[in-house]
Amino acid sequence: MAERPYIVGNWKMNGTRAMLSEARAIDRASQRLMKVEVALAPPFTLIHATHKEVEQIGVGAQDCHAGEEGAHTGDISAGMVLDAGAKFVILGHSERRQDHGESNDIVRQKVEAALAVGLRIILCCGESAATRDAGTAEDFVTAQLRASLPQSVASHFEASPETLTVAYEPIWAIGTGRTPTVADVSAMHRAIRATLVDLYGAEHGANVRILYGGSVKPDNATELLSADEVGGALVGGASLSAENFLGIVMAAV
Ligand code: G2H
Repeated sequence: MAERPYIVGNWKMNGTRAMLSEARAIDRASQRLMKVEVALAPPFTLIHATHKEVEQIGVGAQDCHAGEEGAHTGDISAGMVLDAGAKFVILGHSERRQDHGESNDIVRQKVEAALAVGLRIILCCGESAATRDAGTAEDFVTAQLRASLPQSVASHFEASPETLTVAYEPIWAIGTGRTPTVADVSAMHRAIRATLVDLYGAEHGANVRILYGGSVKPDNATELLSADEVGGALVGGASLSAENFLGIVMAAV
């Protein structure tokens, strides 16, 4: 695992202010677990309140628009989430790609916009069940990664080595309780690492953390985190309860 594993909770479209107690509990426990970097991505409506409630953990957004401002009803820009207290943004999640038709081009523009205001990026990639069954998962995921990453990422590594995190999330494992084998996770993460080294060179490409996401739970976290090149986890359903999420954080210690 990475020197300092990164465990990120993605609350998706869950949570009202009543959920802030979970964020506080996660934050309090994380203050005693400094070997792990812990972060939460609540819905837009809770970013500012979460940022105000916590001291230790990072707070981020689950998406942002590619534009700076303007007539985009219902959208939120990178600058707005930064202003609300977000330090990072999850981009290219398969639920955005599926539900909102986000192509690699759109994701790349969003990455540009987020980098321009100084947000760290968690870029998601992952294959469907059909692609996995066709035996082309690695080709698909590495091509998706290349097409979703703008050239400008490279210019941010000197000032901010942690500017980019990649999350591998096989679509068929998201919220389903199904997970790939450790061997499958290792093979995919090695392929992603090779792509990052090819794109950014040995020094920077080797340091990008690659998270695994998809039905991570306290009882499978140790196994999934033991796979090659896994630098942490992006956790959905299990991040909604402090007890479950902290069980995963403990597995990374
Ligand atoms: C994958 C993951 C979080 P879950 O989307 O990004 O969700 O852990 O619920 O499968």
